[in-house]
Amino acid sequence: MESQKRVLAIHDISAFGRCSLTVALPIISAAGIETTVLPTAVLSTHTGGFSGFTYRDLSDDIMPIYEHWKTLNLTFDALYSGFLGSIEQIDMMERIFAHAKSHGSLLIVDPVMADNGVLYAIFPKEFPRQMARLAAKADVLVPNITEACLLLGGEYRKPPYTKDYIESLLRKLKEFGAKSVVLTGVAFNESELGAATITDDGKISYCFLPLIEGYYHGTGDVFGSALTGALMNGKTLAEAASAAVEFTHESIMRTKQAGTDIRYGVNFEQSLPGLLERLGI
Ligand code: PXL
Repeated sequence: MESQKRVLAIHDISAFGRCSLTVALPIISAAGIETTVLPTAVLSTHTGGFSGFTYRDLSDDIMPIYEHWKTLNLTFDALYSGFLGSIEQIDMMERIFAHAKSHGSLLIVDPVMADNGVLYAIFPKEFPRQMARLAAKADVLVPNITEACLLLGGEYRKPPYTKDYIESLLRKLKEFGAKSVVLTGVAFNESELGAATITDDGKISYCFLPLIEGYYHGTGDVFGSALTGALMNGKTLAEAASAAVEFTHESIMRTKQAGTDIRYGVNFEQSLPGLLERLGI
């Protein structure tokens, strides 16, 4: 029997609102993976649509936590990073990535910073240029279209897209340094939405499902967490992206049917059995 994999998930804790660590920890754990967490900040809610949220920056704790783990000789099969609150935290991740990489970790990077053509209001203008340093080191880079455009310094375009456009984004992100890419928010028409992948050796694949109207918060983290869980279960990049698209779609569907406030995140909890089935667990 293969030994259990261990992942380090590096995100904030948005206490309410189902995103970042409150999503990554349950999903990756449910996929049978030992999940260690490195919280970058603690917020009362995420920043998407709530006013008056609290924000406790944990920058001072990040390196001491990682240094302690070094003394324990802990290693990780993969690092999965998401929301980072400052350029200083990006610098810390560069150091942590370099150490983890030298111990064989797969680096999965979601460059969380923007959506729908807009940089999240809490980030300074130069943030994308700094995030690009981490993106270039990723083994698996998981941006949405807006983040891909910001990383490449190109103009954001609204969907629908052409195949040529999507494939040029994938190839440019690879030339940029990422070994493989899973691009989310891909749409070739008005009725379907999904993801495109490019592997290490340049093979491109797609997975689409019917578009569900509305903007649901935290779906990028639900997607990235399922992708990480699937990769750690030995799925190929294309298989893992398909499992993540299906899981995210099922979670949004359930939430839409319940009429939940879109800021409260999606009901991924009751979609977990479907994910495990897709992963053959
Ligand atoms: O889901 C991405 C995310 C993570 N963490 C915080 C956020 C967001 C998106 O808005 O605000 C704090």
